[in-house]
Amino acid sequence: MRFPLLLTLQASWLTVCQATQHYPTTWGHYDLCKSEGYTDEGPTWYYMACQPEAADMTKYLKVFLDPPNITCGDPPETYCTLENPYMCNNECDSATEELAHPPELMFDHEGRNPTTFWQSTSWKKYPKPLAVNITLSWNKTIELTDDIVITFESGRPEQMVLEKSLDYGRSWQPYQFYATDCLDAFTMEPKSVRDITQHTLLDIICTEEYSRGYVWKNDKTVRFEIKDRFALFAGPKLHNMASLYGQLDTTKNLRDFFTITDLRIRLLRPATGATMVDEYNLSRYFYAISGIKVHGRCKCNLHANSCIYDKERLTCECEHNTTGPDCGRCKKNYQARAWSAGSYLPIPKGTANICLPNSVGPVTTDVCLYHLNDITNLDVKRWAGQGARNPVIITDDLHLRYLKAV
Ligand SMILES: [Ca+2]
Repeated sequence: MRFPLLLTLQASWLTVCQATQHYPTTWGHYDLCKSEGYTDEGPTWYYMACQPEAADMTKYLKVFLDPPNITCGDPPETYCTLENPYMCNNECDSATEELAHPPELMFDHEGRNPTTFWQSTSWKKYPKPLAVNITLSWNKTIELTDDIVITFESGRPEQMVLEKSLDYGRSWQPYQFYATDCLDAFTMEPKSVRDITQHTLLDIICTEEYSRGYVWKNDKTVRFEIKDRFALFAGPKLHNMASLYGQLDTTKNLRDFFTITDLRIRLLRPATGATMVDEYNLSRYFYAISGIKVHGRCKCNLHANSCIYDKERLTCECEHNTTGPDCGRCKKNYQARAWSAGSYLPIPKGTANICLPNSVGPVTTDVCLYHLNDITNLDVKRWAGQGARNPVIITDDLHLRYLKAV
């Protein structure tokens, strides 16, 4: 009598497995939040941990400059090149579209020739530092999935700090320091991402790799290396994401390290290409950025597989009876047990940790009764004998769970 139930469970499990094959497998099977199945008592849902796909996050940010009037062109100004102080035919004029360099040109689609870029005023007030803060705000927690890459069009800065916030810009922590001379600029020993190990992954380093002068003109990028850090757990080609996910699941600090609401680029000293600043030609010194790449996904606590951008705001489309911008709490009438984030474990389906309806009564724990692989006819009979008329079954993993009310 109970055989059909078991068979339909297995059949629906196969359906889930087949459905997930249509998705890219690189990042694991966390793209389905639930799947419909059938039991003797009618249709039911099976729940899995899920997360939105990683995407280009620069489409969803707001950019703020400090000081606000630091963009060139008001009044119009001419610039010289760093390499040749006598080549001064670049003009910035904010009132003329072809000559303006507003901040949005850091995020437009490149591929045009010539490139488009934001540009600061020149270092007219030398020796007062030419300091600019560029703040990128999402107003939403984001999990980084790829390197942050900043492309400079006129030499990379000699001193710069990349900072992050996890609380919408109220507090800031450094991500990485960049300088031609780390000891001189920040009294830090120079290091590179290659010096970082699993045990020192949370350490903040100063690197000299991305600050070389104009002799390296073709080297325009400054990076914050996310993938190299992932590789410490997932292997050089990130083939073992399960290992990384396992670590992220059990180590909150590690997970928080890759999570942001805001980024701040603090430009402290522009490229000078020399040890001495040419005080008679300060039009050679300025910042110009043609692109900033930030790749990541909405943090939805493994309770959503999509994130919508509406009214200039990102919000998780919460499943598992959760709600809030990050699916960070249980919906009204679904508070039979305390909210908790979903889990990547066990690999590959994870655990949904859904919020349960109040109607099941307070629940302290769910008891795993059966492992699907181990179920025999005898077990099914025993399960039928539990006496619960309508037990809640959650196949988060390969387990049938019976919720024990207290
Ligand atoms: Ca651009």
